Amino acid sequence: KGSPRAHGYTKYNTWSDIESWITSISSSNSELISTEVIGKTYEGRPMTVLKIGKKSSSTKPAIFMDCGIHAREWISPAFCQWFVNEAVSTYGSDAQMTSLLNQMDVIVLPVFNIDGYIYTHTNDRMWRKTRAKNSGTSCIGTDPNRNFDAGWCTVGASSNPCSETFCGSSVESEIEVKNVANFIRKNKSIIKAYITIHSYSQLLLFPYSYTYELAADHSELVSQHHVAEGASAALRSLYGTRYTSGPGASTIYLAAGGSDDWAYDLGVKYSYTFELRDTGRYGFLLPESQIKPTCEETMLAVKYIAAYVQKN
Ligand code: ING
Ligand code: ZN
Repeated sequence: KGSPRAHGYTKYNTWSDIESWITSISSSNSELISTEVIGKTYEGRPMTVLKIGKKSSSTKPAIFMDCGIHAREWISPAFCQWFVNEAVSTYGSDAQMTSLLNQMDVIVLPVFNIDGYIYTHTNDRMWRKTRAKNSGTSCIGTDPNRNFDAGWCTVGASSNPCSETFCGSSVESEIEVKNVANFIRKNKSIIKAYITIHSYSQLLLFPYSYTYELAADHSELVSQHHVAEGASAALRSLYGTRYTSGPGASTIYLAAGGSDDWAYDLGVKYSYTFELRDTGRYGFLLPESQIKPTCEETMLAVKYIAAYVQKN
């Protein structure tokens, strides 16, 4: 029996192991992966996105996906790592993945809230927010999924820095949020879909969460529903895991400042928030034994969305 490898796809990796993994998987798949640092976190760590796709001389449309907005939702970064590995290892053999990566790029941010993720490994497993200092209080952090410019701090968010859903001192006050928003704004013309991975509750949400209003355009609303239903059915086909899909506000709760609503209002028509396994038995503490089945079934849903976006 050999010594345990540092990084693995069926374990919860530390940030340090994820960081080395980013370097190694991108250098061993340089024909398919390029990386870009989109900025640094509050504590100064580089935020690296992996752009996966066959190199092309013309500009390709893209799907942006982030994981780990919330620190304690460990299954989320695990899924982004799984996705990157699946993409490079099934390109050339899986017809759908090959076609997707020939025509489009998938831009993956494996851990959005790196400082918070590290804190859940070192100090407090249940930490959710960023690790930025707030003025006038000893309470630390802002909820990054309340800090986007989408009905900011109007509903389902708190202006109290000690709250778990603190919306921040202003829109994009969090450097991590600003970095991601700047990247998406800069690439707005090519980004056709935005996917953000959270846990838990087994939900597939689409805009809006900041209001009960629905997508203005009827055909867009129909396609949002259709894609979410199709993706949930694909996910369920593997192990029977049941997902509920619908607009955030009516499906989970009213909450302003979320990334999916912001991306949608920017013009990214296909914008989805996944809430992965489970429904509460283990909650954020999903056992490592569930990483593989969770990632396998979620792949089917993400590939369903990607296929739809690719042909539309
Ligand atoms: N749930 C999300 C949260 O940030 C959400 C739900 C989705 C809110 C989209 C706003 C917009 O509260 C978890 N588990 O983080
Ligand atoms: Zn979350």
